[in-house]
Amino acid sequence: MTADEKAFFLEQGYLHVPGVLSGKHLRQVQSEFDRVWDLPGRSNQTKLLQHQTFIELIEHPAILDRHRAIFGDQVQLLQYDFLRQGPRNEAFPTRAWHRDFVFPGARPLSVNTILYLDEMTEERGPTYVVPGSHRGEALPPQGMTNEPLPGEVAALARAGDAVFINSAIWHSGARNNSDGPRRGIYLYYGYWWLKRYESSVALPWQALEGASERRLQLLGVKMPAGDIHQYDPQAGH
Ligand SMILES: O=C(O)CCC(=O)C(=O)O
Repeated sequence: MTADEKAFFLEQGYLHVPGVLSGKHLRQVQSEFDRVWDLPGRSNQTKLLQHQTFIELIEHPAILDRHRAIFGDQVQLLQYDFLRQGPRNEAFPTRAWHRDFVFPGARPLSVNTILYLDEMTEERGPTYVVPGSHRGEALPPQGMTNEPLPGEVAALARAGDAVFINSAIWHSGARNNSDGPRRGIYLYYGYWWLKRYESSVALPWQALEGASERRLQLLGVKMPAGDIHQYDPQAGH
């Protein structure tokens, strides 16, 4: 993460990074998405962590290095998800504003990565954010959760781009009015001392077999070197 990217992210609460996936790698992730989407499974996180393409994605440098720039060695994968809206999804509202996480203080505690597998045109329903809304503890205004908000920004991303959002920012998906699918992968990271989502569900053996020390740390199986008492808040920042 460059200094400019980091300054923008901390100030605005989000960061759009083009070309996180491209070429053959992007095509492979798109086709694995379609294959795994149709498989049965206990949860999306469990499904993703059973397949090599998605296991490797949690350590993809263009994603993980940016989280390490925020959380240093204390980074952990808190949740892993994928979502698909079919074409002309009239059931989805115009907006669905929410914050994923609210906690006092300015330091980001968790950051989601939305990795797009389709071009996010206005028609396909891009992610919307309200820049700066990650500060404070206010929720999006009641009664407007399904409407466009003043100051909102659309993340018009290409397939393979990622948008990193401070999980406290007001954000919204949008309705897919296009003829194609709207596919996204959600890699949600934060400090290791936050409990992982679905932590009561056993991790799939495929994610653990032959796993590096770093992957085991990301999955919450091993602690990072040192412990929280030795945490240098400047390290990795
Ligand atoms: O799919 C999107 O554009 C946003 C998804 C979302 O709201 C979330 O990850 O909390």
